[in-house]
Parts: sequence; C-alpha cells; structure tokens
Amino acid sequence: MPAPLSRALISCRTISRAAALALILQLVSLPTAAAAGQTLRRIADGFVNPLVVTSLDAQRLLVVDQIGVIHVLDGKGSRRTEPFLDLRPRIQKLNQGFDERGLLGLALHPRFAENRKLYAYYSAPLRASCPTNWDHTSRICEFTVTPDFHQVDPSSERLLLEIDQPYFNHNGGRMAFGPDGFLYVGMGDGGNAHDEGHDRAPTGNGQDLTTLLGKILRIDIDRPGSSRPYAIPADNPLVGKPGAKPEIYAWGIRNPWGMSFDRGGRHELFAADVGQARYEEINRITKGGNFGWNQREGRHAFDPKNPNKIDAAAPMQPADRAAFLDPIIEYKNLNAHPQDPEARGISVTGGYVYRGRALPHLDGRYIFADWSRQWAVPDGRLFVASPPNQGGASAWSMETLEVASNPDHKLGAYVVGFGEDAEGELYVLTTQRTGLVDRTGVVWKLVPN
Ligand SMILES: [Ca+2]
Repeated sequence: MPAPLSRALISCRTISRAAALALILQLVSLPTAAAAGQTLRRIADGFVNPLVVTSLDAQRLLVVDQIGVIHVLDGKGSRRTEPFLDLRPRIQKLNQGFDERGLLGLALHPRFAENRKLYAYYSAPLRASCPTNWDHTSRICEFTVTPDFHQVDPSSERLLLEIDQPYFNHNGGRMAFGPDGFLYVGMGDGGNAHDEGHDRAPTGNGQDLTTLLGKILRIDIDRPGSSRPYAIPADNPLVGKPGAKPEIYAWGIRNPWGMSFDRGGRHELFAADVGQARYEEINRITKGGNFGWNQREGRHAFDPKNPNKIDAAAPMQPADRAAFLDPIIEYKNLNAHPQDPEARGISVTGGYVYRGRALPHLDGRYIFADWSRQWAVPDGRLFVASPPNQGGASAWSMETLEVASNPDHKLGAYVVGFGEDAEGELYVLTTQRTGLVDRTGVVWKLVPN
C-alpha cells in the first residue's frame, strides 16, 4: 500500500466516509514519483530472452533475442516472420539450462539512415589462436542493411574486434554510441567467480590494464587504425601508456549488464555492474574511471580470497578514494543479505535515463530492474533512481517503480533487459525461464496509466 493511502485511511476515523473516499481517490491519482502513474503494456511476445530493443525507423522496432536472432516489429508490435538478422549459425553452441553467451549487443550507427551500418556483439566458437582450454571468442562486427532496410545481409559482416573469453559467463556485450560518435562496449571480467582463474593477475582482469576484459571500451569505427580495423580516439585515457590496451575507457568492471547514454542532460554514460554476491550497483562511467572490481564490490572492500565476508562498515579508505570510484546506486543482494529489507534482488539489470514525453514525472530519472529476487522463481522488480539535487558524485536515491499492471510490485518474470525507442520511450524485457528454452520472452512498453 502506498504511504499516502495509508495516511488517508487513518484519517477516515475523523471525517465522513464520502469525504475520505474522495480524498483517497485524489491521493491515489496524484502523479507522485514512483506511484503508479505508469503501467506495462504488452507489445510483443514469443521471444526466448529479449535483451535489446531499439528503433529501426520511425515505425519499426528491432528486438535482439540472445539466441542469435534480431526481429522486426511493425508499428503495431507484430513480429515479422522473417528475421532481420539470424546469426545462429555463427554463434557458439549455447547451453539450454543457463547461458550468458549469445547475441548480447546491438548498436545502430549514428548515421544509420544514411550508411545502413549496425554493430553486433556475439559469442562465437573459440578462435584457433586461443588456448584450447578457454571457452569462446566474443566478436564485435559491423553489418550493412539492405538498401530497402528490409534485413541485414549476413555476408556484409566485417570483423572489428575479437576478445577471447576464458569462461562462459560475464561477457557484458551491451554497446552504445556516445555523443562523440565513438562506439562504447561493455566487457565482462572473463567469468568464473571473484575475477579469478586461468592465471589472472591477483587483482583480476578488472584491474589489469593489459586485457580488454573487465572494462568499458571506446573505439572509433568510422576510421581504420594503422594496425586495426578501427581507430583509437586520441584522448582515450591509456593512449601511450606502455603495455596498456588503448581501447580502454574505464576499468574495474565485473559484468556490465545494461549500458546506455542519457539522451538528455549531460549525456552521461550509465552502466549496471552485476555484483558477486553482496552488492549490486549502477555506475556513471567516466573517462579513466576505476570502478573497483575485484578490489571493491559496490561501495565496499572486496577480498577475492574471502569473498563472502560482509563488512558493511568498511568505508572507502582515503587511499582507495583516489583510486576507485563509487557507484551512484547500490543495493544489497539477497544472496548475502537474505533477511535484510534493504536487499532488493540478486542481479541488477541496467536500463535508461527516461527522456521520453509520455511520462514527464520520470524525466531525468534512471529506470532499471533486478532480474529476480530468487533464482528458481521469476520474481523481478522495477526501480527508479533519482539524481541528488546537488549533482556531482553523490549517491542517487532509489525506490520501487510501481506499475499499475502489477500493483504488488511483482512482475512474475525475470527482467533481462530494457529498450529505448527513437522517441525516448522505454521497454521492459522479460522472460519466464532462467535458461535459453521456450518462447516466454515478452516486450513491454512503459506507458502512462
Ligand atoms: Ca564497482
């Protein structure tokens, strides 16, 4: 029950029933921050694990399904039978039980309407040059849409970047073009747990500047480099640093599951980072920023040799403060805090700063989710975070995003992703399965109630 309604009910003891009812109706209809001024409208279904939604043009949406297919939805949400792009023949064989590999990212070129180019991130079989005991190779490739914008020509694939992955999990994969025209890529830490295994440095891939794993990358795909199919932006933070990978834009990242630019405001980059077991976090990504992993989890010290130690009082030390950036949003993970009312879920799903027109009370606020409160039951939750009045590096406040379609906050689904269309309106992407089986995936639009 929303707090204003509770207060209204208490007042029923002193005023007439009719007046109280009128008051309740008035309070309920107020478009307060997280009260249900919005609802979820089902747009399309029949997907396995929909991870990305973006506009193809003014009428049509693209939906990325993790199994390796991009679908087209017409203006009414009908899914065209013929895929926009089917990459399944090029993707590593996926586990049906649970898998973090597949088609994980899509970004349309900022001048897509003119050059018809788009960029996909997918998990391919391990390339020959990689140690045979590693798992697979991530590929970031350019494709070109047919002149009629009907579908992608698979033979147009142009490889930009390959990144070998030691384990199947923590692949990140979300991509976005920045206001600078460069392509930003979220890269997971290589997987396993605690950022350990396969001879990683003691402080993990996240802190190792000689690997692209555990980073946010930034590349210029409009120009070839001297030794690469892309150029390195001249002001990338590690350019010229011996041994460091010049593609790196920010580091200390574990598994960026959701990454987006604010299309308004200061056009900042937001990336969710799935925690190990104690804390989930959202970071505002800044150039050269070190976001802590695997030395920190959220705003707390992390010891990969003692990963489950909960040291809630561990503040950031002054020495850390110079090295590490805190997330702007953090919440406790139910796995490590099972009875704690402040624990909100077990795996963060990043979203978008809302800049659409339909829901003005959400303008400038970050909409995101937790995948589910427990593994075995689909029980995801939606949240909205608000920036501090003073701005700067301070923490954002976080609350449940109520939706009239689910008044008890329970979506009854795993929230696997978010989408944004050309108008800045947002989509919530859900599934009923932990694994890549069945077609229970749904695209919901966040609309006024
Ligand atoms: Ca962090």
